Amino acid sequence: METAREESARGSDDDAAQEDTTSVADVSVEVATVDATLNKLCRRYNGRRRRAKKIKKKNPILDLQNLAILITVVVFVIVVIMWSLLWVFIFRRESNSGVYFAGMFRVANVEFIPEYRHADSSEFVSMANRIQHVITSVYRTSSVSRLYKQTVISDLSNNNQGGVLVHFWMIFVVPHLKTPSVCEDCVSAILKDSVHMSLQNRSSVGFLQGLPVDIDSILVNVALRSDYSSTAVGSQCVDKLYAGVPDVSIPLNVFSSWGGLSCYIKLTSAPGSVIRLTVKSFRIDPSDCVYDALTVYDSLLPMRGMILYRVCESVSAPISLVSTSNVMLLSFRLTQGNKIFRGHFQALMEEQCMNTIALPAGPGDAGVITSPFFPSLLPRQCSCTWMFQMPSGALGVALRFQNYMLKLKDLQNCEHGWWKINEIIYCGNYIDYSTVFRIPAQNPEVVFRCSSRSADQSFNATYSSYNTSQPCPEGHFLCSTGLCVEKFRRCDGLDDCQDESDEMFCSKPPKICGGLSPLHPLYICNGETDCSSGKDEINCTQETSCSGVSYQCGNGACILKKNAKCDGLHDCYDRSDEKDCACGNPTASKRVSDSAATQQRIVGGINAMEGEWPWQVSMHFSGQMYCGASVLSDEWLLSAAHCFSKERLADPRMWMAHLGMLNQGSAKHVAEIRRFVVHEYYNARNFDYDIALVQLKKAWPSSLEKYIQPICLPAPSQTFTEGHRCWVTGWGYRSEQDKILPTVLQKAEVSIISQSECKRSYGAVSPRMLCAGVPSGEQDACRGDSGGPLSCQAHSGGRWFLTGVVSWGSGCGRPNFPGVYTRVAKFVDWIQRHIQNL
Ligand code: 4AZ
Repeated sequence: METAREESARGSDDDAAQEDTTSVADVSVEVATVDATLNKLCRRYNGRRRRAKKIKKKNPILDLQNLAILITVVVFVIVVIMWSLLWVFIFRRESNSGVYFAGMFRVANVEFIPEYRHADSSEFVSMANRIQHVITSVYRTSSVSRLYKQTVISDLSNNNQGGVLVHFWMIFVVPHLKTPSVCEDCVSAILKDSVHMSLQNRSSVGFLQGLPVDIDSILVNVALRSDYSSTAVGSQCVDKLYAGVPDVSIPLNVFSSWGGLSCYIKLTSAPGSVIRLTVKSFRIDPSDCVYDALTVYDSLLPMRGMILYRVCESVSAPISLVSTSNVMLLSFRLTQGNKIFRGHFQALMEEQCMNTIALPAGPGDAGVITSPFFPSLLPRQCSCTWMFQMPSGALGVALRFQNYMLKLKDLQNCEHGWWKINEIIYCGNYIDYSTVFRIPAQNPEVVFRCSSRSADQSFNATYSSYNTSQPCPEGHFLCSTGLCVEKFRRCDGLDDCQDESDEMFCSKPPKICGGLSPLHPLYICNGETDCSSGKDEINCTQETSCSGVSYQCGNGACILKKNAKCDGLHDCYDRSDEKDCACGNPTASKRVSDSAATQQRIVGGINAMEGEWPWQVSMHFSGQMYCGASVLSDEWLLSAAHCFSKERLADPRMWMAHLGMLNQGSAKHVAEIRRFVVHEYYNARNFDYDIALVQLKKAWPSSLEKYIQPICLPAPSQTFTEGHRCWVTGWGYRSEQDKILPTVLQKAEVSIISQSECKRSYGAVSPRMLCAGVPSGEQDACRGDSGGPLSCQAHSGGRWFLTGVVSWGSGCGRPNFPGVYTRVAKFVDWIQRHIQNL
């Protein structure tokens, strides 16, 4: 009690100091009766009552206070009015205004003089003024005259077409409602129409208010205001470099301390030459070009239609690229940190890509043809012709490509090279294996044209002659890829041809267990007892030569056991097969088979249970569920390339990954995306290489591992057959006609279907695809499930492996049209190359 009293008294002293109106009598009463906290409240209340009485008496103070309040209110009202006026007249007008265009055209019949290279020379100023005046009068007399503000000439250059190439900015001031009237095509059409009216005699040069302009050279692109301000004349961060002498390398090094966020380097060289830029190393934070990026343009202004190449991740092995003419613009966007670019550039004389090649009759490689400026990336425009001459009519030319394939052109354009071979048109495509293109003609002419919108990979092909009546040596089989493989490799269960053409029309290999001939390699150590004696599953950990049907241990040794990875047994001598196996083992209390749920959902699926598929991810684009994905680690997900490959879908800032989720909207963790790694050979026409890695901005917290867990990646040799339990999961549509997506995660059991059966359904199924479904079609993936997992359990009670990624199919749930999945085992090396420390 004593202590309480002391404490209360101390409290009273403090309060007395703060509140000068508290009387000693008040304090003494409170100390005797109530506790310290209550005391304070009472005293404050009493104090306020007394102050209020005093205030009532003192009128002059009251007046002063009122005055202060009045002044405050008046000042506040003035500030509000001024702010509103500022917003209406400055900010609002600003946000309504600037629409920026970057453009270029060639002024013919004007001689280029070196002074034009310097924007501060009187010659440049006088020429720029003339062109500026012409463009201004064109737009001042056009339908958008009231919106046109000004033209700024930024550069004058010359190429080998003669005349002067003009690079310019155009600025329009546009109220919001009128934005469509200054669209890119409309602004460009005004310029082209003006020239077009004066075209004569099939010449491409017409007159723009007396200025001779080449109509084919006119290009106008919408641009960013920030690009305008940072490349405009006088900007602190624009450097101009000139390569006057061909083949002399000029160093180019850029550091992040070099000048800020956006810096430009304009490269020019002598007319008739092109510029080769070599990136020796580049250290940046990978972010899909959102934060750090180097964009290389085939022009002197940052024009969208002239992008040659973009570097969005660090470069350690040198890459080089070549411009189409004698100008190139490097646009660096570097955020803070230690960012370093090292490289060089040089002028090169344009290559005359035209050759006549006489082949000898004998076997073996006779020489190599390469893409222009090999090994540099392809220019945006190029043309090569090779004329082969064979010593005899019985011989043809065989072109062996490293990672490139020619296919007969269909109705669509060629995206990666246009080929005309003896008057037949083919399109080129990049793949990850070699092919042989055979031309059964004595003197074939091969024409190649670049057809990609930006710089493509280079290619080379070795050429040799071959006997048209017998393309392959004795005892060999001719694959559809043009390769020759030994006949005994046909139907051996291995894809020797690279397109499985050696495994087509094969009956299932017989299980001859007791005979003299060895058992088919597919049956040996595959985890299933195929011979009653069990001899196919003994000595499986013995070392063997490495092949597609053996498991490779960490130390490089190979063992017969195909499915050694993470099966709970130490099979490799170095025990590497059981390393990194914290995956594919859900902690859900009820397992799939125990599921009591019967409600029929997604093409024959049922509701999944909490924690049953902890690797399942829902990928949301612009707030909407768009695709699925699977957790590979705390930072990486695996999904389908087609989810992110279109320009609109490629921006990681538009996506969110929802992890540890059963019902839409109740994710345990929602993650931002750092970047996508879309497979470099993804083919949007046939969905080949439909795989993409997704890197999260931040690792998900380990405290959530009860709900979020990686799925195991299979070994490249791992086999999954009809015997395995496989489930497809996702929040995709429940039928082709469905309009509403389910809320609860759906799961459907499907069976792996053999490749030959799948080809009977679809025809074009690449070795990188895998089919799964049920004969009736009743269980299947559908739209919205794409990118999500096809999870297969190694054995009853074993771990779950990511066998497929939902990719495509003919409709959903149709009989005899199973779902098609990306075959993950084919991409294990690719995944590991991109994910360090997985
Ligand atoms: C799709 O459009 C899609 N039935 C995914 C899977 C299947 C069909 C379509 C397979 O994302």
